[in-house]
Amino acid sequence: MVRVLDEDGAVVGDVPDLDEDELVAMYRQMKLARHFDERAVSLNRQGRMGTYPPLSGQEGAQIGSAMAMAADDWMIPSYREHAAAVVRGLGLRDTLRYWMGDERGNEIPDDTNVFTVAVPIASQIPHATGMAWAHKLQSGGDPDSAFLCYFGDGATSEGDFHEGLNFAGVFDTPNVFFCNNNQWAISVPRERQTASETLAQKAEAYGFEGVQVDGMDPLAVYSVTQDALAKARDPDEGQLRPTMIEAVQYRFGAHTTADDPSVYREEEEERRWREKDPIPRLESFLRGRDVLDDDRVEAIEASVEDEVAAAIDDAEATADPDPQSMFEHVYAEQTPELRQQAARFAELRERHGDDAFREE
Ligand SMILES: Cc1ncc(C[n+]2csc(CCOP(=O)(O)OP(=O)(O)O)c2C)c(N)n1
Repeated sequence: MVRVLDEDGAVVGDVPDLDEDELVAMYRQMKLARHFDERAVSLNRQGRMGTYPPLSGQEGAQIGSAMAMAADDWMIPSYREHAAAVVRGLGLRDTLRYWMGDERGNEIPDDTNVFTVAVPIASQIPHATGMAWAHKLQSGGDPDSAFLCYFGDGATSEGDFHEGLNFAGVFDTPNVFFCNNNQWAISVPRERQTASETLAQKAEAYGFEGVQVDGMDPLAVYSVTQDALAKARDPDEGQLRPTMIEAVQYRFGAHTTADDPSVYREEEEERRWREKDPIPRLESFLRGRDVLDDDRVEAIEASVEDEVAAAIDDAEATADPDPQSMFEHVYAEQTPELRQQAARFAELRERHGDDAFREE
């Protein structure tokens, strides 16, 4: 397992080549993600947001990997990688809008190279392989972008995972398959997911490299991801382009706000993993290098709180989407059935008014 920092933030591996500003940016992004997550769960509890998937505990894997990507690379997420997407330039406001049930929050700016949220488990993996393969073909076999796809430990039991990785090996596509092994697929523990000793070793069956990294060590994740992305774009003679990274980590919160983890896991387990929390770990490392002190940490905390509060105000001030828009984005061209349903819905709205469709 690759590590750079131990649980107390002491250096135990090769520190990646990041300057002070980049290291502070990494720390701030993790603090932003943690605070955003806490506020999002609270919004749900207050009835101001729909079901939301918390990411606390997973900031090291998300921020470390996203920061390793080059501008021309592509990110293909599942539904829990909103912190990684923010690194690529997605707005917190849009993430909130999406989880508030407004599909416009999933309209992603072109220059961010982030694919849309995928809720069906592992369905994004063959998409990522296809995107990478298409890019390789279009570039005449000499791709300059890599395609990083996130998924959970549970996704490794899906057919889509095996098909996606098999094709990636056969067609030698510029992919990085990034498994956020947070130990649980809702209530199914990692050891019931597979009898394999590691998830990373599954890559071997497809002919390419698998790497296990401490996913709660952002510096280790950064290094491993940067190497895998570089190999995907430009492998050495005899190397295959794809890599599967297993980032070993823990989700501190519930699977989603509709879940109660206390019915299937022990508090003691969470307490043990909290000792590996990526945020205090990076903070200790940065304090030890005199990059951070109390004043700087306080200033970062204040700016993060302001940024999240402004995003929430902005999201809540956005007018509701037109209900008719729910028919618009299912297919590039509407099917006859959808056209019929949209017309019928418009007719009913006209006759009864929108209030007739609102839930109290
Ligand atoms: C194809 C499919 N089957 C089942 C579900 C229901 N479901 C939602 S999340 C989840 C568990 C996923 O666990 P994992 O892949 O480990 O990701 P995590 O949520 O832990 O990030 C399941 C089974 C789904 N969304 N899609």
